Amino acid sequence: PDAETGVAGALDDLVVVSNREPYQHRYTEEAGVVVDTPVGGLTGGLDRVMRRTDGTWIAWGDSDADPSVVNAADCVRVPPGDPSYTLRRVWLGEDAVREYYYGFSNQVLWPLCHGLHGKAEFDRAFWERYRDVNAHFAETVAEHVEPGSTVWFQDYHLALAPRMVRQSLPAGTPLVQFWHIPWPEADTFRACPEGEALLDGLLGTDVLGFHVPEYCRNFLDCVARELPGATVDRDAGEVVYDGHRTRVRAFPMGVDAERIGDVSANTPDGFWESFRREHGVVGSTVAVGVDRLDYTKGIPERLDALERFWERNPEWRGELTYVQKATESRSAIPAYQRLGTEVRDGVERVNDRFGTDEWTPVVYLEEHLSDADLYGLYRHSDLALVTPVRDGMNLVAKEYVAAQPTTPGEAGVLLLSALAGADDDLGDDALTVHPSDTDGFADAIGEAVSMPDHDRDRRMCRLRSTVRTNDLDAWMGDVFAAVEGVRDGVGSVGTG
Ligand code: ADQ
Repeated sequence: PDAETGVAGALDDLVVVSNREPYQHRYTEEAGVVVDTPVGGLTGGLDRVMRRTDGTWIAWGDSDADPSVVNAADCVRVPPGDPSYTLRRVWLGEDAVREYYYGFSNQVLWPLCHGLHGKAEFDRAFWERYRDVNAHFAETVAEHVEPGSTVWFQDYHLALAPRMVRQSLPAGTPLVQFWHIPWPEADTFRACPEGEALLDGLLGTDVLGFHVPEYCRNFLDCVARELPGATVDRDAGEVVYDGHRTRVRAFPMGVDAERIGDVSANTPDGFWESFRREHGVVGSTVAVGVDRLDYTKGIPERLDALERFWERNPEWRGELTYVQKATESRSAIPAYQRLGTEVRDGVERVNDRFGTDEWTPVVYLEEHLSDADLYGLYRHSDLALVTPVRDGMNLVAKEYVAAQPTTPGEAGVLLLSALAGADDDLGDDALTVHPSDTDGFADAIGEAVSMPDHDRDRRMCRLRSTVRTNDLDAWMGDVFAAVEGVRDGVGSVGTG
């Protein structure tokens, strides 16, 4: 068995399929070919698993350089310097990126699944391209699968590919899909004209994973309502459709808590003082938020709550500083451009209203932070505001917990939205926030900044234990155990 996940077999010949690639080769005039690793929990976590295999990772080759200059080979061995698995790139033209990635994936499925179907831009061309790109991925997967392989699709970019590839795989090849974002309620899902085809595509899998049971229930409701001919067994969490059985399971994703704890505990002396000096962070208490600039993350709502808090608690002006780390994301999409403007204007508004020569209430950072700096920032922040308006899981909440000091009297406080998947795991010991309830949110900030040490310690101790137990390896282990469970009777009705 694999030492970390405790699972035998499934790791031997793993084919992972995702939109995002784990390594990006870029060409620069000064340095020649350089390799970047994109920000995100998915690629970093799966890369660690792939390093233990001799598998294949299939992903969109998203390079901003001329492929004839960069490494244009379809297949490259990675990680650079210590190659252990194959990265197979799927090349997409500009139109495909616009319509499949920015279009159907991020302007239809993303808002729809987050319950914001009013923001969805339904467009026939987006859908057609999404179907074509999924077919392209499916053909590429078929080239790389051998008897004994396990195929693991990631996320909402690839809902149709499982069905498309199913016929061309050797019998007995387990097909798994993990959906990293929420699955909406049936009433919301109905807004999507292509709903039936999406369900049909996903039911090509043997195991379909979501972060929390609520999304599994929503998915089963949608199938029962929208897909004629499907039989749904809610108690067993199974669908039989077109002679094939799909298990629908919750696998709450975790973080590499041990590594985050180690890195944060080894934050160099003087890091915090110089970070504060460099960014002008003053006062006795620091709150932190770390997000992609995405309208699901609730950043404007958070600024409103902080403004209300300082308005009502003038004694905290000059004492509580909020550090917002933001990363630009999907900025080719108008809704994201508008959000960027709204957030920057909000920061300016609050800083103009309360700021002084000595104190900037909201320190807004868009520049890149290394892992060590990010974990150091988490460690030293007295509270974290993780308050999305909707989020599949939210790994920042878990990273914050993993980075907290264990010394009595030094634990931070987690404020967590009731609308994040992470609330299932962490809600009991975090302070729960409803992000649009500005008064309640401001009260929760007040409660956090004045929470007695013993209460902080007690809550953080329990949170730490949850985050350490349900870490990234535990998540992978659960997924692969489910794969092992279906390997012999792969999905055919009557053998599951
Ligand atoms: P995301 O929406 O990207 O992921 P999240 O889980 O919060 O959301 O973050 C992913 C990672 O990116 C974290 O490791 C975080 O540290 C990093 N990150 C985010 N902003 C950053 C910043 N400004 N600077 C540096 N690093 C930053 C999707 C779903 C989530 C789900 C994950 C994993 O939307 O709900 O938790 O996938 O399944």
